[in-house]
Amino acid sequence: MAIAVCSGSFDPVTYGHLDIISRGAKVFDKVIVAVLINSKKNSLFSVDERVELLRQVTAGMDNVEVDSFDGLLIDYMNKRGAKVIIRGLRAVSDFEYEMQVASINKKLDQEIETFFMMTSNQYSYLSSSIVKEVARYKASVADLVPPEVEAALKRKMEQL
Ligand code: COD
Repeated sequence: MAIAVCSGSFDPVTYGHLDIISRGAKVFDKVIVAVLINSKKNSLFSVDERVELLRQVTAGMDNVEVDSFDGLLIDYMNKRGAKVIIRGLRAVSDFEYEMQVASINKKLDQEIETFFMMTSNQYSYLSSSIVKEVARYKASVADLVPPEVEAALKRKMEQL
């Protein structure tokens, strides 16, 4: 069984993330969406909130599982029996960093392959940071994130 992992911060999940997750799920037998537990990064949503939102928006995708992990991605992958990392590429600016990360992962474990997917054109500008910025100023994010995420962002912004 070909198992792929799509790791990320997902703070919060956007239509750009969902695009690569759903397309990846058509290629691999199983896709594990893995949220990095990184206490150093200043996140708007807690890991549990991000996992819960991901579970809600991927509920219709039968071969997609949502989990969280700490430490090195390749260690987590070995525990889960996954050999492929799915990464999305938006623009040339993503390439340098992604190339670096793919190379270090390959150096750490020769068996791991990184699978890059070009973003769909309509999401090429989309990132979680952009979504948070737009939501912070109370503009509509309806075209950028699923309704569950839009509602969660609204609640979060009211608490700030
Ligand atoms: N279109 C297509 N793809 C997109 C879009 C979009 N609009 N938006 C995001 N994506 C893709 C990203 O390219 C990425 O592939 C994925 O979705 C997740 O994105 P983010 O922004 O939520 O998450 P990242 O890229 O900040 O998370 C990367 C991790 C921190 C998870 C990664 O570095 C990791 O796995 N770290 C674990 C530690 C480790 O193993 N380090 C060793 C290597 S340095």
